Amino acid sequence: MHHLGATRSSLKADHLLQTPDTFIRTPLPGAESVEFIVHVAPQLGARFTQMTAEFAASGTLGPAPAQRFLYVIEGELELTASGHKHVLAAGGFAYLPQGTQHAARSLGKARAALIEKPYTAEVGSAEPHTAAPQIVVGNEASIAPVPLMGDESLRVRSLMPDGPAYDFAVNTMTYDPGAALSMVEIHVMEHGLLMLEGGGIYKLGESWYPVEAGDFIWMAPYCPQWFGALGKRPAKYLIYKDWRRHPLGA
Ligand code: UGY
Ligand code: MN
Repeated sequence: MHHLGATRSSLKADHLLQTPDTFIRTPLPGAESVEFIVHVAPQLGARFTQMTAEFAASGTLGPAPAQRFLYVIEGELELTASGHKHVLAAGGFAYLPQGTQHAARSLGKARAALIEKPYTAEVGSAEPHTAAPQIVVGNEASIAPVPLMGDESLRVRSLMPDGPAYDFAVNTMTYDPGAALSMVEIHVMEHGLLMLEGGGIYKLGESWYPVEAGDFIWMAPYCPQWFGALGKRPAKYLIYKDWRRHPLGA
């Protein structure tokens, strides 16, 4: 079935909306029985990569070239890191600092969001920290939701620790039907965003897009952004941002 060239996907200088009809799958070195959809990469101007990894039964990831964050969308992954074995089901996630030896294998078919970013050390503060980032393994369901700016209809769960050792954040944001960001945001941080549930309208730059579960969005630094949830069920997305680092790298 073709669509005569029509798609909701859109690439502009400061954002990408990538809808599932335009996804192209690729193998990557070191991985077995896993196909990757590379949603965003430095080739587009981003300073991180975000992919969806689609595992066949017993698929395995290759080594990470940088810090790695993974979030299980469906199925189960067995993660071995630091001599510990963890089974991550849907909503399970893990952060592996740069250089961490680890293995990730699917138990049956599975899908996971994969975010990788070269680590930026904290430098230049009056009292530089000495702690290195640590492995994190968790499940979204056990993280307390925090209302965004006091709005109970828009809840944020922070999956990464927020200490000076960590240079990015990954959150889920859940909007009740009709909930919306209270302002158009314009900020230095860039975003990778995967719609997990429901849908709504995303304003990106000067464009307005209907979006739904399965869509991916990249927002460049300073891309004007706003979201309002539509429909009869909550909308939820997983969102990455670079965090806690001076823009001059000092
Ligand atoms: O964390 C954020 O910047 C988030 N509020 N942005 C967004 O949802 N587009
Ligand atoms: Mn934002």
